[in-house]
Amino acid sequence: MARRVDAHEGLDDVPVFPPSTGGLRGPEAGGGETVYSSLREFVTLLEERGRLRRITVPVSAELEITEITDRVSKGPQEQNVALLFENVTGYAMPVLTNAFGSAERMAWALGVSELDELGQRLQGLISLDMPGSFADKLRKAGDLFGTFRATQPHRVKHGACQEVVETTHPSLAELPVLKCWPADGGPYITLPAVITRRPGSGKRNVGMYRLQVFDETTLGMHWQIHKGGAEHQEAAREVGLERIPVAVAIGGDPAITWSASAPLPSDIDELLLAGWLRGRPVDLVPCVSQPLEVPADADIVIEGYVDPGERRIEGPFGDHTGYYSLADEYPVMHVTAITRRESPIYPATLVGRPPMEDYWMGKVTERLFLPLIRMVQSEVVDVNMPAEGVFHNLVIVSIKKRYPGQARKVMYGLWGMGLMMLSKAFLIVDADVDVHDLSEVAWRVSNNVDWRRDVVIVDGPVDALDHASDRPNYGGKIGVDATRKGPLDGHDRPWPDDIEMSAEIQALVTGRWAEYGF
Ligand SMILES: Cc1cc2nc3c(=O)[nH]c(=O)nc-3n(C[C@H](O)[C@H](O)[C@H](O)COP(=O)(O)O)c2cc1C
Ligand SMILES: [Mn+2]
Repeated sequence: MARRVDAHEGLDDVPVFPPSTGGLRGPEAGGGETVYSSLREFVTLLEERGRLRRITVPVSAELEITEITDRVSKGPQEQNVALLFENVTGYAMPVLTNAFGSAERMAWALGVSELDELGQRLQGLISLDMPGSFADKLRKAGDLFGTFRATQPHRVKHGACQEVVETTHPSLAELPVLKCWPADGGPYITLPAVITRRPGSGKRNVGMYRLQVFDETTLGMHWQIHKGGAEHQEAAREVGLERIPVAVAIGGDPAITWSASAPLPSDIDELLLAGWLRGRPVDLVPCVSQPLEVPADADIVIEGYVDPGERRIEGPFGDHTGYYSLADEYPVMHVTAITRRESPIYPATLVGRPPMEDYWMGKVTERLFLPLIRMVQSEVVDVNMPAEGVFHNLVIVSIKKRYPGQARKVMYGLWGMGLMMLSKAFLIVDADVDVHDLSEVAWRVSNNVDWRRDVVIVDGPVDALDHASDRPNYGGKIGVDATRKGPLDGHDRPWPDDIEMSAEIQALVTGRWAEYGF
């Protein structure tokens, strides 16, 4: 079974999620011990638990907040807290950073006490065998029904996100958008939920794509070619639409914010996932200037459209790879309205050399998607995408091997599964290897691999952020079969055992430890 993620923080000490504001309970809820009705509520919880610091002195939105956040997020554990900058020079709104920057805070944001709970609950939900009595089966069917109901977004008439509405002169200048790194092309909105609908079917997509502020009403739309928003834009171009409506929700329930970063198959609405995580549907209100709906509890909503024929240079941007992503042509969003709460909080994330906050956002994806990977590739035991690998650069997978070529089958299968297609390196190890222990992985791989026999090199799509490939979005990838080899693999030499002391001697030495003078 999957092992626990090393949380680096005393997750065991974390109390079970307390104050409940309603919502479904029980196995049908994903996280769902509570539902935040605002980002402010999450901030309050972080503060009550001693994991938020308010900074009251004036600070600049240009670079200063980055440097503070970077130090805090890489600093000692007790210093790694969420930061609420209450006095950002030139702006009325407070800025929240590093709110998801640890396993603990990321789990709290999704209403669980540790990240592995989410995968376990999903595993429970999708387990196809339904043992037990007829009554058990009925209950399970009821759970599924409850889940279905909880996941469907729900239209409401009024939303806090429209307490203040500006349609005549909307201006991005009122938002404390951060300039993150010195060579950045400008200020960037970094934690948005970008909402579009596929022209024709109307299916919704919610993606987290950074937005460069060009001027008061124009944004760079950094949806990369592989992503849902770009797919919708392409569909609009195909049918000759001149504008594709876009809404950008900032803040609100952190479960919704996180869901925007989840790599769901295209045409599956990320708000369904958010509803499941919350155990309660996401409330939506109609936009004021576009034919879209937005989460009612968002702090700020930017409405507008993208013209599928228009492109403009976006970037550079100090990115989560730890390098600047280079300037390139991207679509442009024109703002038609800005709505907001009366007293919004502006949340932002800073990315840069890992580990930073986005590592923890990615960890949730890794934990949550493991049961889904296992549905299709049942030999997979566990997966680790280490911080240094920045999601797609290095993926370690442990498998239970039964037949020749199985490690290769797993790589090829994963290279064809959603955004796993972007993986640059797979290390496949045996089931008994702890994929989260990088020292063990390095030891096993370097011992067990014959570099001529056990390596496959293929070409395929790579991340838009990859700067090593000869051309954008396409490059070479490696898969390494680091499992132990035997007759199955046509390996006729004996394979050595691991070295382990006998249990008797271990017990003897433990018993006599003090006697040795230690
Ligand atoms: C903090 C953060 C920033 C991100 N910025 C971008 C971005 O600018 N462009 C992009 O295409 N993906 C970005 N991503 C990754 C996407 O959010 C992710 O691939 C997600 O699956 C996109 O949604 P989609 O699958 O519906 O397209 C970012 C992720 C995080 C956590
Ligand atoms: Mn999507």
